[in-house]
Amino acid sequence: MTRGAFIVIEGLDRSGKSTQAAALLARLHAEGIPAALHKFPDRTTPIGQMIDAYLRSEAELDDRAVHLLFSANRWELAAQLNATLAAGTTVLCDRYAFSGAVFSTSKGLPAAWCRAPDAGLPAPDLTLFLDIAPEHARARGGYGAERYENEAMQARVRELFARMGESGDAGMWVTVDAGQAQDAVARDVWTAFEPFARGVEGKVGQLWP
Ligand code: 2DT
Ligand code: MG
Repeated sequence: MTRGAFIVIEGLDRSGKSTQAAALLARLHAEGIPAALHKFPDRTTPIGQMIDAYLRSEAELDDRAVHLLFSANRWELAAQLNATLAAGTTVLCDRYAFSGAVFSTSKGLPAAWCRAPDAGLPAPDLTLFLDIAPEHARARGGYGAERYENEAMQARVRELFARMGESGDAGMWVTVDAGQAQDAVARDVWTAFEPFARGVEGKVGQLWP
């Protein structure tokens, strides 16, 4: 049975993730491929609202507590995600467990501890890492005012994302040069996605491989 492909888009703030995710979704729809876009954190759920307050510095939370909320925010949507994939719809995710592991590890939490709560979640078939130098990202109009949106943290996160991709624990991981013009990034994203355009055979995998 053919199911939808599960595609994750990761990267630094201002790397163009949301723009590229929207462009890919539009292209999929134009090609008649059923597809849905999801964003983590999903700030609309009760758990997501706690995360949102934390990110906007309206609430203080222990580093481990907020890490577990980010993971819980994925778990609360995991069954729906699996059902969507099983129904033959391709799912694009703007951020996922890799952001979860990398951002918290960059705060000094042990890497193995950071990965544990996401173990068993649906594993993506492909992760597109939109790679951009933090200074280039900043030049795109500045970071916002949220927690983590500063160059020192972004530089650590970039390094940890790169290591995540090399570790093999992230499954199929394609690094896209997100410093290029928008059209060129979209072209590279499509090239990486194309093998999944007709769906995927077999079960959805589980984190961590
Ligand atoms: P956005 O700017 O994309 O809304 O992300 N983050 C995200 C974590 O620390 N852990 C996670 O599990 C996820 C999904 C990255 C808001 C910030 O939240 C961070 C940036
Ligand atoms: Mg942000």
